[in-house]
Amino acid sequence: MKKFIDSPFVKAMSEVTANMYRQGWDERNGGNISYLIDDKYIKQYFPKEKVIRDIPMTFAADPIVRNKCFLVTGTGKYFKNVMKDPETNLGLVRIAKNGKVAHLLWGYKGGGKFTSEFPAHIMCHTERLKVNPNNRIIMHTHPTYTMCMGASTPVSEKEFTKRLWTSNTEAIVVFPEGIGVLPCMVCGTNLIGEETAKKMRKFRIVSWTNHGIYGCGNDMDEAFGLIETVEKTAMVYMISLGHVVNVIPPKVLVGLCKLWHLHPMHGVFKELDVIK
Ligand code: 2HA
Ligand code: ZN
Repeated sequence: MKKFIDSPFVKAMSEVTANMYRQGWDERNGGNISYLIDDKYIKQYFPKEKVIRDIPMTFAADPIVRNKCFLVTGTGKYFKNVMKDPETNLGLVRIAKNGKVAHLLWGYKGGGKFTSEFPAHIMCHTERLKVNPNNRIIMHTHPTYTMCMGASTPVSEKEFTKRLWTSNTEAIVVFPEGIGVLPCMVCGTNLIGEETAKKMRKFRIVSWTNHGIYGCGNDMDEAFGLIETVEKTAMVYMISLGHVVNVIPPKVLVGLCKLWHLHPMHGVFKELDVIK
């Protein structure tokens, strides 16, 4: 039988967490990731599914995610340690059919459990699946320059988006829908999960002011690439802050939208609002 620890899912989690740690985004136990895995793959590793233990949840999962399996980083665990010990730092859970507990199928060795941001992850998966059935990844991290931008930009989706779009021509191409923004809130709660998930109906990225960012995607590269583009752009913005002579003019943004057939967020530039 194939061992789950050798699966491409554990490999992808190990690689991306190591990479994110190296970016300096995931200090200590910062950051968490969840990966929705289809049952056709789960069956290959667990033909007779045995539940190691049940882990209580603080919210009722939506029917769309019930009975689905997620590979999730553990609470209090460090991204830098996932590669050397995936079985302690990750866990594979199946959300119970009643949506109230998570059945542990693999991992969290030594009695661990899923990230404190599990509500936000599962609620975000729920909303993303409704708009994109292929969404598999929810990724949360603390990228330095994105946090600096959050601290120095009004809590406004349009303003944050405008500053990003006008700093890097890749920005509007990678996230034409803009960036969702939440004010500073208590993390690890159902409330921040609900608010983030609401934003995820419209945006694939959501900034948590004074905390970090949430991103999503069909695969690890997509979710990581999205956050990486926001962070790179925020870095350009913050480093050049106060010295900028050239910002990207609306006509170049219009040109990019036409070239890539994009439908950009409304209300940022009037020149963009008329694009069909
Ligand atoms: O897992 O990043 O948001 C630690 C965090 C909480
Ligand atoms: Zn965090």
